[in-house]
Amino acid sequence: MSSVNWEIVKEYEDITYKKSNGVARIAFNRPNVRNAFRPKTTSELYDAFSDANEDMNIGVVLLSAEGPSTKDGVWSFCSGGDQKARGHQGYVGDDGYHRLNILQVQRLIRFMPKAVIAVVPGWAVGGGHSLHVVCDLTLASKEHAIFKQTDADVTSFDGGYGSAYLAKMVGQKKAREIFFLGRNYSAQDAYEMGMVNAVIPHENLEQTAYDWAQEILAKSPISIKMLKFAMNLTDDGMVGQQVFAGEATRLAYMTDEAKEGRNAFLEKRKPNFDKKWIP
Ligand code: S0N
Repeated sequence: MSSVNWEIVKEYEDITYKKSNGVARIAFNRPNVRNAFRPKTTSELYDAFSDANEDMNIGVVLLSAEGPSTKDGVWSFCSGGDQKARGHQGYVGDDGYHRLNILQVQRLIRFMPKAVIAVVPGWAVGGGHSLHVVCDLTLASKEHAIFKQTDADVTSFDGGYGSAYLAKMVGQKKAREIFFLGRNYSAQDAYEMGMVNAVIPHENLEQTAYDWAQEILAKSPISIKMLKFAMNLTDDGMVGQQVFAGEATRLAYMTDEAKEGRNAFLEKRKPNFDKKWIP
């Protein structure tokens, strides 16, 4: 049970999108197909994440799911790509194009300067499992969360963050077991492997996620952003360096030295830098 006063931001077909007190909540809303994502779902996710990214009042995003299924009462976070929408080159939307645009959603989660928490109330499977991996933190329902990788069953595999970054998280042997055997793992198993931060009684899951978000919101926003980018950097190669370095440049813009550089150019004169080489 959660006492959070969520305000609906925008109505979508496949997801819900709400905000409250610095926290955005984006939730899958296709519980009868275990929250599988089709191109419409990923477009909506991208739209909502972009809004949360741009909103300067939002510091933490929860990625969660509505549920349970009205058919059988089963809870899910996300079961990955909708196999009914899968064509021969990707997932096919209303426009007939074949896309793999969940990867764009993954990159937005990874590179946004805000903490993203996966709130897993049930099945996290295939591309749904990969999404929790790419989030900064994961909280899981004690009773209903099940983690499973079916990518090798359906020949629709995530060779990026979903597998390679998972291996950094839980170790190479365990990651290979998860992908090669495709077994079910409980929230407690996932916690012991190091891919879940906390196992929470189901009825407290949403409230706990919101409380964790509030704790993060009490910290320095610049620190959270720089720490996230710093921790990403070593695994993200030149893109990681670009993201981190962009923020270093932004901080440099705030110095008198940078203002003098800009002003001198605009005033068509030589810059007069205060030559202090601070060690
Ligand atoms: C989730 C599972 C384990 C749940 O089992 P359970 O509880 O027995 O339920 P079911 O009876 O199987 O399912 C209930 C209803 O939901 C439908 N359904 C479930 N999952 C999907 C799905 N993914 N797509 C479409 N429909 C789904 C069932 O059909 C059933 O419907 P009804 O009631 O009408 O019969 C179990 O359901 C399961 O194993 N699901 C499939 C999981 C799966 O294999 N997912 C795909 C895995 N691969 C990816 O997601 C990779 C995608 C990706 O991230 C990616 C990577 C690289 C490049 C691009 C991409 C990209 O996709 O963009």
